[in-house]
Amino acid sequence: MLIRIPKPWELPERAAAPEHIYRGRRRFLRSSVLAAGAGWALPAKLLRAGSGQAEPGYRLLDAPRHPKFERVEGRPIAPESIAAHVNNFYEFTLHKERVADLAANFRSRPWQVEVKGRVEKSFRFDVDDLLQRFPLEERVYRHRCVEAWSIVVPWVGFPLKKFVEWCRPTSKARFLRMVSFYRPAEAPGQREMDWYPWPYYEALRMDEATNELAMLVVGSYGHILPNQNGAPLRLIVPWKYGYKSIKSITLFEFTEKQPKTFWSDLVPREYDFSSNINPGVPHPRWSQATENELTLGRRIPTLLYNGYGEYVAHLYQ
Ligand SMILES: Nc1nc2c(c(=O)[nH]1)N[C@H]1C(S)=C(S)[C@@H](COP(=O)(O)O)O[C@H]1N2
Ligand SMILES: [Mo]
Repeated sequence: MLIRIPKPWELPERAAAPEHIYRGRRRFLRSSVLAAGAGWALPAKLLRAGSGQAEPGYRLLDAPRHPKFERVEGRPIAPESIAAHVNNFYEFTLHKERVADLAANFRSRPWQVEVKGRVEKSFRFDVDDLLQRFPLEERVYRHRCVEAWSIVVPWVGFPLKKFVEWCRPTSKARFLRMVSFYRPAEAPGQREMDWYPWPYYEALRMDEATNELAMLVVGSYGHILPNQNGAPLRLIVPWKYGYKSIKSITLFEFTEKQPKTFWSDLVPREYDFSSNINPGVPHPRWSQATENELTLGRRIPTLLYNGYGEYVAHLYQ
């Protein structure tokens, strides 16, 4: 390849934040070690939060918690101060702790979304129509990035399956392709890193898209989704590495052939289409056996399908 593409493992967070950063011990804040930074010191405000509480200022959403996904055994819900300030969103920056600031003025409303391809009829809708159309629910899911950090987040949304049915795909539809926005004027990462094939694109097989776990997300922590987490509409597929969960979706296209995906186009040897979380399959450059749980502040074993085998293992037999 002629163009040099920064790889996830070359990013400052690769070494992951020193574990003590996440333990909420404020005295570390004053230490020059942290101030000098190992490249990835979290802003002070992250350390002030208690567990699970929301940041103020976003429109609240009325969404009962789904009884099957009320909690994750043995793992705390991340405080929003972590979930909303440790982000991967390359359209803005490669620096996780800076996404929130750089995305703050992004105009995520009004937001038009297009549905096309193998559907009875193409159409467009405004994202806020979805909030009326589908009853919202909250689900607490594990999130596991391929860079081997993880968090537990309470998302608000509805099953992707319900959305797929609403789109009325034809019998030819075998995959669902999703595309993010392209607005370089508002997204510095798109401007400055023009070697990436923007806009970001991802895809699922139809049996994955209609699996009960797959969720379209419009909120988190009981309120409208913050820009940095992919407002106004994102995917969450918790049994796959985080990069499959595409943010800020503008297009859904039903296809007959398997679509290409952003990361597998960039580094085909390292990122495949399905990208299921599997501790037994090391990434070519590092192990996937464990993960740095940001709220616990320590490494824990990574689970096959991120612990969701009972829901999805049958898809891959
Ligand atoms: N459009 C878009 N979607 C994206 C990404 C991105 O850079 N752009 N990053 C992915 C990666 S690598 C991860 S780990 C998750 C991070 O989601 P979070 O910031 O809400 O935790 O978003 C995924 N979706
Ligand atoms: Mo990721």
